[in-house]
Amino acid sequence: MSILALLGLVLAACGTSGVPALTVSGAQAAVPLAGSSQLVVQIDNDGDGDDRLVAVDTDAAIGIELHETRIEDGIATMVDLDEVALPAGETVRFRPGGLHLMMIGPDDEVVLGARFPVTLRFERSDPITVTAEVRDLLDLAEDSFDADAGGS
Ligand SMILES: [Cu+2]
Repeated sequence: MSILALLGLVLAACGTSGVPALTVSGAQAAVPLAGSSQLVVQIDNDGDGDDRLVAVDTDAAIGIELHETRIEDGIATMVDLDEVALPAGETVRFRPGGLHLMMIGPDDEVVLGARFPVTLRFERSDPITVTAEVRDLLDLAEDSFDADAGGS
């Protein structure tokens, strides 16, 4: 048996027998900057099965990509991800400067204070549609860092 096949067996044994139970909250988009806008959400998987976020779409932009900002040698770069793991019993928090959703070509309605629907698609669970509110990028970043640092 090849190492890849063996690895597949090991991964498949983990969390695929249970059922994921996803909740999406806190959807917020930043005011567009240079033709794109960062979108953040929190996804809780309270089930006992793993899931994956595989796509996100909205009528309010040309498309939405899954991005992660990584810092290497002091330089921040955005990496395009194919999917985001949502392990059983864990919370995945998107935030500016970390894991985030990138709206490409947001339309004219994406302005401060506006709300628009976003649909998240998963490998196993049914799609979930939430309403995102448009906020100032700095407020958005500040809130998420406060939450990460426990308010300090
Ligand atoms: Cu990005």
